[in-house]
Amino acid sequence: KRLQQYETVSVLGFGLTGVSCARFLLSQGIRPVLLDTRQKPPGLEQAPELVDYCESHFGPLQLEHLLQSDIVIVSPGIDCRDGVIAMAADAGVEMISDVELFAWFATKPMIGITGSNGKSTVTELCGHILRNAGMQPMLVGNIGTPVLDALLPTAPEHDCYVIELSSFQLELIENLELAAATILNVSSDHLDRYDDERAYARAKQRIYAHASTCVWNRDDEATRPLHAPRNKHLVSFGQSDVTKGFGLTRVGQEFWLTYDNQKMVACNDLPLAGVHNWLNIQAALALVQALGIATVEALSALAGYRALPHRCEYVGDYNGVQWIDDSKATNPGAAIAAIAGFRPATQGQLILIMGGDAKGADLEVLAPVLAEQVDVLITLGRDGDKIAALKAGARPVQSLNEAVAYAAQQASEGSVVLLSPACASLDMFSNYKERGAKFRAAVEEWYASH
Ligand code: UMA
Ligand code: ADP
Repeated sequence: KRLQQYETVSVLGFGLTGVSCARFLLSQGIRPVLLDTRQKPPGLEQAPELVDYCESHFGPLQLEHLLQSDIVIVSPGIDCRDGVIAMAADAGVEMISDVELFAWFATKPMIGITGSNGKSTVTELCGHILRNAGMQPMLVGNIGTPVLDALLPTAPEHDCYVIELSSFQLELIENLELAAATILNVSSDHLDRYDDERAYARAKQRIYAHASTCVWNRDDEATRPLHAPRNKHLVSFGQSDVTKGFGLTRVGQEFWLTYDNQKMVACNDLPLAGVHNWLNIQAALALVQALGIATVEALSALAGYRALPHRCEYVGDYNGVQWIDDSKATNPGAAIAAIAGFRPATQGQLILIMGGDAKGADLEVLAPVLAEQVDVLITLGRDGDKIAALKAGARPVQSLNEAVAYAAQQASEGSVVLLSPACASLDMFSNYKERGAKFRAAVEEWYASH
């Protein structure tokens, strides 16, 4: 195989991805060099046996270690613009992502999903539909299981892949042949890793390069395949111009999913609420079609689907106040979708808790939504003050407990309290899941003692 042409293979980053790469390389008879900028990377605890087998260098990166490599498998958390990494790349050291290495070996049909928001939801939706159709999909990539785990002998039995891809993973991909690929949407995110929004959107466009079917969002021009060769099959979804492809139409108070302007199913009968989720369902229907699943069959499979935790998840109703955990809203686009989803159904005040690490995002886009649709804004975290400055009367607080206490005091029957931070959680929590769990615990604690 192609891998054998390289004498020294290095794995840069020794977290989930690095451990998975090292295991895969060893299974191919290659002993990689393990590198990580941290003295004690997570892999040390996850897979100490790998460190016994392989040469490893942990701590500040040395250029010589990269230059000694013929190829480096770079983890997604690594910024390739950084000093010594950029120098090594300039010096001609080949750099690929784990997904590229996976593409060299994987033979089963694959669906690829990227976008600023909705990736995990669409990945899970596709998995659910495929399982109901009798297939055995393996859900891999940014969703949590590194792609190369699928090629280890320990992988569960499977006959196709649904791959969630971040822009970081797409940066270093050349040969990923997908039966169907989608960019769900492009909104401001990860600007701490890109020079500008165009560079971020360009990374996402790479998903279409070797896709047979490209599924794009008519409401978002940045998702349209830029250089689609004629042999590609294009399918679109969206709210606008419903005459072609998957669409959404309103009949009285009711929304319907459509295909080529023909009504298919009432959105009230779908397992997920909110326009953004109906678009996610359209994308999933288009993607699984490429693996031979007819839309009628896919639609009937949807009934048993359950929403993922921390994505507009219902926490509870206390004295007529509804509490919602949307901790996974880690950028402004996701938070705007959640606010738009809850505002129409909220009779009383919409109380919003926001803030954390904005990752360099343009927060100004939130200003009109906060002004027009949100009654009480509570902010916290590293960029909390920047968000508070966008709305008169906003309340900055120091902790999630304080945010919950203030929200509970402001709320009255009919209010909705929504945690939809528009920011990453890493400045205060270990991840969005912990932030969501602490939110739920704080709500329960408050009502237990008041
Ligand atoms: N890091 C260092 N030094 C290193 C290597 C990493 O400081 O040498 C830091 C990174 O800056 C980052 C953290 O360590 O803060 C983790 O980086 P990693 O590349 O080791 O990450 P993994 O543990 O391999 O997990 C990665 C994805 N993480 C990232 O892209 C940051 C996981 O997505 C993914 O599930 C996993 O691979 C399996 O494919 C998580 C994520 O946050 C959910 N993704 C971002 C997002 O969804 O917004 C892109
Ligand atoms: P990702 O994997 O891309 O982060 P998720 O499915 O986990 O996406 O959802 C993340 C957040 O984005 C959630 O808070 C959810 O409410 C919001 N969201 C989901 N789908 C969309 C969409 N199509 N457009 C905008 N926001 C969305």
